[in-house]
Amino acid sequence: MTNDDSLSAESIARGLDARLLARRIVYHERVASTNDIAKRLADAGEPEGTLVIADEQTAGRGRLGRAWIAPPRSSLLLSIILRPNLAPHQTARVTMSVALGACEGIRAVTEMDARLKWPNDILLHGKKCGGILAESSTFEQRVEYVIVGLGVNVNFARANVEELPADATTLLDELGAPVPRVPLAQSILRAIERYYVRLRAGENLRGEFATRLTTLDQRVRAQTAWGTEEGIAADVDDDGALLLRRADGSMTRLIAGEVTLSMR
Ligand code: BT5
Repeated sequence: MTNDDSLSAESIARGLDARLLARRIVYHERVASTNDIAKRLADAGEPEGTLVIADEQTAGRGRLGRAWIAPPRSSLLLSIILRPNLAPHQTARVTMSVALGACEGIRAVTEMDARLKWPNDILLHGKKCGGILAESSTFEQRVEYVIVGLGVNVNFARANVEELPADATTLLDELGAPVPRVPLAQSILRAIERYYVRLRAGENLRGEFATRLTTLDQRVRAQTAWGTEEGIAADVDDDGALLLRRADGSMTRLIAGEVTLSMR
């Protein structure tokens, strides 16, 4: 492995030419969760763009209280503080921009075609290699900040981590070679910035998001807080909600944060 693989604020900043994202980088060797650190900073008034990145998480989180597992120094574990001008129901637009940026960044470095499973999984060859956790704070019907956490499995073998589900994978497994994490992080950050700048300018990323989704036209089962829904994933809307066509032809709209999805 090259020296490029050791993360630090300096190594990531070098050559990044950050305009918006990662203007300030906070690196920690070990944290409970990068989202928690970023949230604390945001609550204290940290401006948009600050990046929190760590080599190890002791309490990495997914959605709905689930755990995010990553062997130390093997992954990208990062959170970005964003302050988009959005209404609370539009928060998933931020997840869309980060998901698209993650796919593009992975592709630029590995030449592999990363795709998305609604709402927040990053897939390589149909298996999950990354996930996004967006947590927001709202004030008077506007988004005050969004912490977007991104985890990407990079340089470990899925087979060596028993706790991971069978449908998890890593860049190492899929590429057959290690991927230096600093260039990967930089490539992902640059791509996220490009999408996020467009989002901030009022552009709609729905079409590009839909094109990357493996979920559309699939029969899916969605577990919501209110029960199970089954149907065909017909489309996503501007705010990133999934439109599901039930067997009786009626449509239902699923909002990301509240749903787990299995494709069948
Ligand atoms: C996610 O949740 O996929 C969002 C993961 C976000 C992690 C980042 S790391 C930096 C930042 N700080 C944090 O504390 N979190 C963010 P969800 O869709 O709920 O998926 C969680 C499920 O994915 C778990 O229940 C496992 O089944 C599976 N899983 C856990 N670790 C995994 C991994 N490394 N690779 C693939 N699947 C995993």
